[in-house]
Amino acid sequence: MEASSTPIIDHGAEMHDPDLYQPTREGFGVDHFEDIGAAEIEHFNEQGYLIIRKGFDAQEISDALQGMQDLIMGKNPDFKGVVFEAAAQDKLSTLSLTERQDAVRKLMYFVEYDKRLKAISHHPKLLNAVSQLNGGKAPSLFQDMALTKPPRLGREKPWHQDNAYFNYPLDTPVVGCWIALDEATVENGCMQFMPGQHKKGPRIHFQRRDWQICDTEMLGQSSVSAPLQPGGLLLFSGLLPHGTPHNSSGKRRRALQYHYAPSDAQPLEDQEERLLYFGSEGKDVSC
Ligand SMILES: O=C(O)CCC(=O)C(=O)O
Repeated sequence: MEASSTPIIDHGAEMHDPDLYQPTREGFGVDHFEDIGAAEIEHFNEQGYLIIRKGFDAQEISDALQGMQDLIMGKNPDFKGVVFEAAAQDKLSTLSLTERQDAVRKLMYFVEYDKRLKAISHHPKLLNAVSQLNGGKAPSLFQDMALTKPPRLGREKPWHQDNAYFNYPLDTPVVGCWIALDEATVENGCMQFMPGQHKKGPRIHFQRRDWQICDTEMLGQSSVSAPLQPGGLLLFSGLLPHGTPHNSSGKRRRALQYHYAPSDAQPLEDQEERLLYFGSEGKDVSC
C-alpha cells in the first residue's frame, strides 16, 4: 500500500508563548452520558462546556484508533484528507508508513471512509447528549476531524472560537465534541478553555500563527483544562474560546473532533456574516 505521493502539509509550526496556556483548575464533568440531567444542561448553558469522563469504552476507542491508523496508512486509497505537521515536512520522505503516524497533524472529513469512525460520530448516546445540550433539536454532523498532536512535534492550536470557522447564522447552537483517544494531559496538549466566555459572543480573530484570537487578549489569563482518559470527551459551545498548546511531551495525544448543528439549521450561502462578526481576515479558513 502506498502513501499519497504529494502529502498535504499544514501551514506552520511557529512556537507560542508558554504563558498563553495557564490552567489553574480542571473542568466540571460527569462520568457517563446517562448522568446528564437538568443541572448538567444548566452548567453547559452557563459555562459553555461539559466533560463526560467515561463516554466511550476501550473497544470503541481501539476500533476508532485502528480506523484512523488505517486511513493514515492509505488503506482506503480514496481518502485524501491526511495533513502532515509542517515541522515534519523535511523528513517525511525518509519515514516509513508506520513512522508517518507520528508526523500527522490532522485528518479531515473521514466519516464516509471508515465505518468505525462513523459509528462513534453517530453513536446514539452521543447524539442524544448533543440534543440535550442544543435545546432538544436532532443533531446533524457537519464537520469531522481527527487531531493527532504527535509527540514533541504536535503544533499548538491557538485560542479561537470554532464558530469563527463555520458559515452558520450566529444564533445556531453549534456543539463541538472532542473525544480523547489517548490520555490527554496538560503536558501533551489537552483542551483548555475560558468557561462562560461563550456568552460574550463572537470575538475578532486575526491571521497570526493561525486564524485565532489575538495573543494579547489571552496572555496571562487563567484557563480551565480538560485532561481526559481515552474515551473521555469534552462537549462545548461553538462560541467557547479554547486552544491547545504544543505537545512538548514524548506522548501521543490523538483525538476525534465532531461538530453538530441542529438538523434544521441552514448554513449561510457565503462567508459575509461570519467575516463581519469574526473578522475580515478569515476568508476561506479551515480548522
Ligand atoms: O485538538 C486540538 O489540538 C485542538 C482542536 C481544536 O480546537 C480545533 O481544531 O478547533
